[in-house]
Amino acid sequence: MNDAVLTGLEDGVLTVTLNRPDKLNALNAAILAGLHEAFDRAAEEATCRAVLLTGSGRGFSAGQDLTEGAFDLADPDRDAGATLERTYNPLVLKMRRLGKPVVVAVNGIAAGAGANIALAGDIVLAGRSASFIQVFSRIGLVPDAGGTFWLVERVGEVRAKALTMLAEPLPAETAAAWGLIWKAVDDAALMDEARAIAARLAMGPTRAYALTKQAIQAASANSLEAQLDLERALQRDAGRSPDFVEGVTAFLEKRKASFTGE
Ligand code: T3D
Repeated sequence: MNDAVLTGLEDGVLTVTLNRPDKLNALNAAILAGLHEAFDRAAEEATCRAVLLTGSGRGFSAGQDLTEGAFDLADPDRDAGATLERTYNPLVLKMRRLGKPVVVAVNGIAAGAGANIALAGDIVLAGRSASFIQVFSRIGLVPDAGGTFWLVERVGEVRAKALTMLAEPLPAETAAAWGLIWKAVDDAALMDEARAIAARLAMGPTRAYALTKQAIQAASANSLEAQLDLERALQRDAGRSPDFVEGVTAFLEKRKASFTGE
């Protein structure tokens, strides 16, 4: 693991911190490699049952680092999509396919691909002073890292077009009111709230969370019939898990369930 991304696994929560504060955690090769390593670790380590992603310093991330040779402006055949294919797209899919909840604490400005990686999380909180900018049109690019998908699904075409074409900051409270993120909280309370949610999820029925995530993410592409079939199939899997046995047993015994994540 390089020091552009810090990780720490404690009590089932893998905390992943973007760590280039002097550059607003702009996404250079090192930070992107670190993010991939972190989400691989989250998938592989059984003791990790939730991820908490945040940024160090005053921002979450300013998006693609524009200074580290990501684009060869002199080459007319340059392919600004190549980095997406190689790095951003697999990262977004890793986050979405991870069978463990991903909590994101947006601690300040989240711009470009930085905003859209944050929005790939399962439960996204932001400090009240944070904002989200679909900054791409300012530099003549299209939104990426899932931006067009998250925006149309969560806030609709009208707001998606204005947010991306005007590239104005969307304050955290408006993002929450529009359903783009889960909630905006006081800046000083952000990390405590995010840690509490991640800790709670890390004690929960991990298998059921993974199947729930799968079902919810499939819904927008499915007919009602297909979604009902999917719920039926996933419920069979959930119902065969030790945590289901524990959950029902704990209810019947009038005690708190103690889930193992299996
Ligand atoms: O092929 C591909 O890779 C395509 C993929 C594209 C994905 C994308 O994300 S494209 C979008 C790239 N991001 C941007 O265009 C945002 C650029 N940054 C900004 O517009 C502003 O920094 C912000 C609006 C995000 C924040 O403004 P402010 O005033 O709060 O901070 P600042 O002073 O501009 O930035 C602080 C430092 O971070 C500064 O460094 P310095 O001068 O003090 O040494 C600034 O240069 C640096 N920084 C900010 N953003 C980036 C950056 N350095 C490199 N790349 C950045 N994106």
